[in-house]
Amino acid sequence: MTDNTFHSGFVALVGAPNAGKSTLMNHILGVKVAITTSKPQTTRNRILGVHTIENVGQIAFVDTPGLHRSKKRLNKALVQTALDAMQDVDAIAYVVDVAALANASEEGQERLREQEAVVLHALENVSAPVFLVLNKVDAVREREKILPIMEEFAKLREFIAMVPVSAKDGTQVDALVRDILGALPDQGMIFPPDMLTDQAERFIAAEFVRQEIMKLTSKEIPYSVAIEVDRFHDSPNGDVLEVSAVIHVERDSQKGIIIGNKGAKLKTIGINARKEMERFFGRKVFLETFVRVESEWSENPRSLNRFGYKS
Ligand SMILES: Nc1nc2c(ncn2[C@@H]2O[C@H](COP(=O)(O)OP(=O)(O)OP(=O)(O)O)[C@@H](O)[C@H]2O)c(=O)[nH]1
Ligand SMILES: [Mg+2]
Repeated sequence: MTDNTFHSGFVALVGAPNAGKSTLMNHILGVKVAITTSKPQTTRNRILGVHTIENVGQIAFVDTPGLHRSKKRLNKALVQTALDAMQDVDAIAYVVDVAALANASEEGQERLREQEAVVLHALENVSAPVFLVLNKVDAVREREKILPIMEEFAKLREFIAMVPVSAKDGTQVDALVRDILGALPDQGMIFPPDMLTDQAERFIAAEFVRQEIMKLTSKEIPYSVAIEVDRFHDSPNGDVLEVSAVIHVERDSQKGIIIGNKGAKLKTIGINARKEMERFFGRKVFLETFVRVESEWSENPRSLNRFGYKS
């Protein structure tokens, strides 16, 4: 930023699954607004995160599900959500896992290039300036590999800037924020300065439950759960937030796995999710969880809509 005027605008965070989009947004906001896990397709909705720097500017980040190819109905809904969120923004931050690219074998690189080609294809239809964010530099084993990767991307499309960052340890994140602000319109605030997100509290609570399930399960289970929070209110004396979450799975066998031996897994999921909620909502939480089978919900348009996924 070289001038003294206030800049603001919407910035979509896009990229392949697992690139670190949500981690980057959370790092900039200083609060976990979007859940993150080491598994792909963690984010399923458009998630607003507002970052305001007094007298300088305001960035309304729009975190999106990772762009990828899939024939499954839930996955297509996620991709459509991301594609829609990319329209009508003032700038786009295209987040790439540069560590995966730099550390991969030749064979692995081929697959990663194909993944990025899906994102680059989606970017063909946008007119907003695109920042290339080369994330996870902390995990790159040979630093000299970063420059050739940047040169390769430069041949594929125009970028307003390319910024290597680490969303994990914060390397160069401030520089990225400054660069983005510089590209935004010279205008006042869009949202009140203390606003963080437009996500309903119930949604955030449901997401914390889903995060812990994604972390503690494997194979198809992380992709077979949808959470509904059916109760979210203060206790009668006001000192505890009472939350009740229904975990929908697709099959009986999945229900058993999530509950675990003598309920042990569900208990751990509940404890971990409650801790995240207590941190976020800033008060004591009482969390109840139930597991229900809703057969093949991820292929059913009505269920997808009910759980808040476009179809
Ligand atoms: N080493 C390292 N890991 C990172 C960095 N940023 C994110 N990660 C990790 O990468 C994984 C994916 O992060 P997310 O933020 O969930 O990725 P995402 O792009 O939002 O993924 P989807 O929502 O699935 O599209 C998590 O395990 C993060 O901890 C980074 O800068 N360095
Ligand atoms: Mg995400």
